[in-house]
Amino acid sequence: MSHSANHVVPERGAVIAASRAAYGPGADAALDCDAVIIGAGVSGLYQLYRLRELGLKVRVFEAGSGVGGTWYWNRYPGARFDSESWTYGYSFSQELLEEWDWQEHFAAQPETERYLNYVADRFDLRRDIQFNSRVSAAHYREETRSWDVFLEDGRCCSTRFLITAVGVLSAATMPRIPGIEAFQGQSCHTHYWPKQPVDFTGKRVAVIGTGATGVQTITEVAKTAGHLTVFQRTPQWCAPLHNARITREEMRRIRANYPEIFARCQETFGCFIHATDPRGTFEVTPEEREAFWEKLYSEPGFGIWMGNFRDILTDRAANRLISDFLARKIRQRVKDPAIAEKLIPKNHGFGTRRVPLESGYYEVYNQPNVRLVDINETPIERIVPTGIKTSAAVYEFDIIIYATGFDAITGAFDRIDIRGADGVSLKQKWQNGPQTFLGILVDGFPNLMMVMGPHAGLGNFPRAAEYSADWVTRLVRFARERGLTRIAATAQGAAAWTEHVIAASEGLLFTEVDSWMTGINRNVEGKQVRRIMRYSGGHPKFRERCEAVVDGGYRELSLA
Ligand code: NA7
Repeated sequence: MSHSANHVVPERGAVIAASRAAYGPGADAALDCDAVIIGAGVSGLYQLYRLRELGLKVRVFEAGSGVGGTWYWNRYPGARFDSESWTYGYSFSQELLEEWDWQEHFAAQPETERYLNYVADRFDLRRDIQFNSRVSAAHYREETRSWDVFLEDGRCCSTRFLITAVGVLSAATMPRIPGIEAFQGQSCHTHYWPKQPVDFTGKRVAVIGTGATGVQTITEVAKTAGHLTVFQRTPQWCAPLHNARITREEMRRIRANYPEIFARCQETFGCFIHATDPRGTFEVTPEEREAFWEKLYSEPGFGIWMGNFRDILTDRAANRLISDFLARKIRQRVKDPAIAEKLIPKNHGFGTRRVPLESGYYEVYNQPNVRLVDINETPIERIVPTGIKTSAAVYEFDIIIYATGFDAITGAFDRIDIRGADGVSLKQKWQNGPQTFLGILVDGFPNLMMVMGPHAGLGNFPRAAEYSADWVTRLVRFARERGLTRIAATAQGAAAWTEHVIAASEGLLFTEVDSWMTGINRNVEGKQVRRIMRYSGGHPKFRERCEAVVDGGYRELSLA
């Protein structure tokens, strides 16, 4: 088990010549590739498929040894979808929809990884993917209107277009606790979980972190661990997942309904199957409200978050009521009232952070082999060779699991030395928050396109990623058909989109709360100030804006 990755920026010069020989000439004779895609996860695989259709010479660089991105790395115990599997799969291929049977309504990581491998094989994608290839730098060259892309191991190649498909939660972060390296047992960040299974039987296990990942991990590890200690800084408002297996008959019906399922996902705010209820919280009687919330609590998936009354995420009083409802559920499910109180969030309302979906999470704290340590009361002072020392005690462990999250959204970009025209670094440019055009282009960084970049809409990831990759594909086709070799956002375009993104988040309660969704990561320098990281106007509006740019002939862009 290991928990970190090093990022080395290689020397320029010599490696370029070497790589030219290695990759051979591209369609543009002077360049190795027409397009380089960073990442072979959900969006990178699809982007490759689409660009290949245009006849481009494409190369994907993937840091892992297999496809899947999020679903390749996050193999921690309990890792699974919170989106319905049948809304998460790709929608672009009728054959694929016919061939693939989902086993569970909310698939676990192994099933999703299998699915993405199936897709890679089905569409013969692997021949353009170079695994074990972490991109460390990418520099734009004005003379050739191209990018030099450098890998950590010293290889490099040149490309007209650079497309990032690096995910939004892929730069894992360890806590800044002294002594981590001194621990003598096994330890691992959930993101870097080993491929071989870890046996918890009889082991003393610690989990630090109670986000969506921690909640899944804790629930699973508690089943077999000799003893489990959870170190909690901020409790979450969790709601039941209600997963179930998919019968053959159900799968038949799902398959028959795919057109309606995908059409509905296109209409909803977050591309989930759950649509916001048009009623306001106070427009119904208290009895109706309670009955509605009971119904949502008993149903699978994100309905209680995404299909709730229209004002629970904007109206303080409405948000307080739904939070009270969830607090009552926690008190009912956790036997020890003192522990229940510790598990009830006090500093944020329901849904203002990403809601973890759970399968028996609260009942874990009724087990005799599980202990909850509130580190606000007794802070962790350091990791010691035998375990964890808080201000109150030393706890001994065989295994420490760090479920401490990610440098979200911009973190994966920050870890690559991306330099645009004039040598400006993207990290520097985004120091005070991302600035993009449609979450896809960045002014000053010609021919760079981001699939699911900052300031794009988040939500049911593949639904949004398919749209984003299609938009990129259309722009590349437009450029090639017209012999354009330089595509760039303008400063005015980026400023206007950035302003719109900020305006769209006004009045949303989540903006007042620290979380990865507001760009906070206390383990990363410079990420302590809340910023608007994603577009909160909803996907239908996002697509409307993007389509208007296409319909207008891309006149907001600078094309040459
Ligand atoms: P999250 O949601 O960012 O959760 C990280 C958790 O780790 C959270 O409970 C943090 O507490 C905790 N944390 C982080 N650093 C520390 C330190 N130094 N000490 C103690 N506790 C710490 O990441 P996840 O991986 O769970 O989920 C990310 C997304 O992946 C999720 O939303 C899904 O979309 C999939 P805090 O809340 O900051 O007090």
